[in-house]
Amino acid sequence: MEINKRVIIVSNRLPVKIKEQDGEMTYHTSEGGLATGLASIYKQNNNLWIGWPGAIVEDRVKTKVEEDLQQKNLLPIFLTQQEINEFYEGFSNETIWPLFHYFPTYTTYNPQYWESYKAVNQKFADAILKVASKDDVIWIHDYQLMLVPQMVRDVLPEVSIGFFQHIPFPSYEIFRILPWRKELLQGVLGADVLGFHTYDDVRHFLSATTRILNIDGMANELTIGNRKVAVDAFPISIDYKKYRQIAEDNITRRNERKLKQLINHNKLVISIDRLDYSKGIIHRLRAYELFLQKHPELRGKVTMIQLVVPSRDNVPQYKELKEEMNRMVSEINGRFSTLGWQPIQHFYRSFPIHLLSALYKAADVALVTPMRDGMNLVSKEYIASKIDQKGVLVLSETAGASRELSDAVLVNPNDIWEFSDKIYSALNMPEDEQKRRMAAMQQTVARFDIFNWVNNFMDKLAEVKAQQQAMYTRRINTSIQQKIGIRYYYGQKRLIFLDYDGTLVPFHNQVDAAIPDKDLLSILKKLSEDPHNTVVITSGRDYNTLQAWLGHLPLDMIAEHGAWYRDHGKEWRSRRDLNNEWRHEIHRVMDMYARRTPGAFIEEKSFSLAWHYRKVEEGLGSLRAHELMADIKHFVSDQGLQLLQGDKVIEIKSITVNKGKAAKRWLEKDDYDFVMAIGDDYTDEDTFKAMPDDAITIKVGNNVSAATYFMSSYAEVRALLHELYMAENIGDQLRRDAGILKEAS
Ligand code: GDG
Repeated sequence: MEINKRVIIVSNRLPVKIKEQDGEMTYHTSEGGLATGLASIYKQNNNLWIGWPGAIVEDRVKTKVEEDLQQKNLLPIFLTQQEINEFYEGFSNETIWPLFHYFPTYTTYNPQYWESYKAVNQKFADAILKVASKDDVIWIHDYQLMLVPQMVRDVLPEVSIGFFQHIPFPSYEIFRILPWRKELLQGVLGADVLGFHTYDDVRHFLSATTRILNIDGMANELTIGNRKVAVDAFPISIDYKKYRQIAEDNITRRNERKLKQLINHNKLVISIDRLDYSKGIIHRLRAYELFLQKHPELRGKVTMIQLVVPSRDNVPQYKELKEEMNRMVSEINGRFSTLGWQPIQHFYRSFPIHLLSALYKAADVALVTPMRDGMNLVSKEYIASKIDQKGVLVLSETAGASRELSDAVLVNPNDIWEFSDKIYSALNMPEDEQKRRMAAMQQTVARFDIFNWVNNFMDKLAEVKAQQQAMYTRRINTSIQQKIGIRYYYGQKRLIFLDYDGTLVPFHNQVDAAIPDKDLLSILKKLSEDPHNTVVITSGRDYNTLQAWLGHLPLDMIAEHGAWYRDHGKEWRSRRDLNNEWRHEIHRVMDMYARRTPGAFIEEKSFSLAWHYRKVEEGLGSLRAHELMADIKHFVSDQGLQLLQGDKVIEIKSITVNKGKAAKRWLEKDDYDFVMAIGDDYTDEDTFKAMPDDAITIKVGNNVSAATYFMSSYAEVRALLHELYMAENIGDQLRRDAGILKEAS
């Protein structure tokens, strides 16, 4: 991270609890994991954390609260009761929370909640914009603030914005249920880096954006206008050292002794969560009940301490959950208790940290079995607290933490039968195996701690910004365009290579729909009729099409990436050294895949075969393309062929054919004083590489390229070409500019 940049953290809640007592305001700083991790940032210099202080603050004390919090580098956003009801409890907790945790039946779709969500997000954005400048780094957190990144971007287009989501991102099929899916995606895509806990979340997010917004992406990078956006997994963690220190503290040791007495030195199973349907509390109780039923010999020898931290219990679903939980706990205790033993000790409250730590230390087994969880920090805290490395973690495969903690005993919380068996085997796991697994998990958690998480995210943000800036300096602007215009104007012998699809015309679903329009024909005509110019169309298309579309113009042309070429006014010629013996076999395999893939088709060119999947269902096309490539890859290398992966197309041709080789034929013909090549595809990279050092090479799009400059679209290319031939007409102006530039240099 660049130290000289100011960092602004934004989250729904500030890491502080405020209370008014006898007319005095009191502030309790949060000890939560996120607050600890981010303390290393927001407490420094003039950095800042913006958020809601967690209580309704009366007007008369607002200024005082602001002043007090300012001392702690915190900036409060005050919410009204209605905003809390509709934005926070409403849209955030009754719409996004259940849906993103795969509880669509619990999801509320209330337009009033949505309006409030938008308004409060705008309130946060306004507060940020009041204090932020374009050189700051803004890190926005979580599902309550998904619209804020774009709201900030609209006003500060160059500012660096990160967004991290702490809850899961659901699969596309779940996400698409939401009426406001587009707006939420567009909102978060205002960020430069989007972070999730796991690769699965990343996959789901990418699949939702490509399907719902039709946005182009390469691996985990998306292109939003001219901006590259990185989507990545940053698994959050805990302050490992702090949890170890607490575990070794004398207060914790005392608590541990008391706990062991409380349960008569029985085997201890712990269960710790906030009251929430996503945490799998009911399923866990069922599995424990079944375990007791299956193993009468262990009754009286095992105790579960269940700690449930109160939460949202005025929301109907939470109220019901609480009632159901209480009913089950009484039922299990009623059914199995003996005079001296109760199978579950239930606490509906919060424990101080040293008692929590004692629970972790004393537990033989921790049941961390949510139905869904973004990460789950309890599992990591349990691991960190195990100084003697004895103890077993039973962990849901649907918790983000399961992706890192593969040495835990993993369960599907819905499979109650297997779950109960795993409780049994966890309680009976040999000590050396417990230690081996615990040591491996401790290594992971110690290494990838909360500070590592913060650094990784901030580094990525800086890296993406640097890439964007490097790209920005290579993007053609008025001044670069002017310089190109001057060189063009003074050029006596000009050679111009132009790719066709994606460079001069937009992509179309129908291959044959990319027919040149009037505007393009007029540009090409004017450019190629200039006796100082040689204009070469360098395309992968077959020569018949190029001839039909552009044959009447005084253009030179390269077709099929160089297998065919034509000098204007002459016949098309093909390379003599190419054979087509491979064709039959490749065609047979391509055809097999085309028949299995609705929308796919084969394009036959004289020296190559292309398999197109532009019209195939999103996802299926690239899956089939990969299968096809795997099938033919040995044949391709044995036969001296090459396999080109284009935009929704794969093409097979001789390895000796490429646009760069073909372009050399023109370069060797004469001495030119102005050489320019423009293209959008990876096949144009061969052209760029073949160009002399002083050539002007321009990539259309944002992908990595050997070209010197970048442009965004075919429309910009046309505008540039238009400017160039107009240069002849505005020569005086350019001459003046050239004079100015020369003087300046
Ligand atoms: C989100 C995501 C993701 C619990 N009981 C007591 C207590 N706790 C503390 C634990 C732990 C924290 O609460 C719970 O952390 P989780 O990770 O389980 O969940 P959340 O923070 O609610 O929510 C989650 C996380 O964000 C971070 O990205 O992992 O998936 O839902 O630290 O120790 N602390 C004390 N007494 C208790 O009784 N002192």
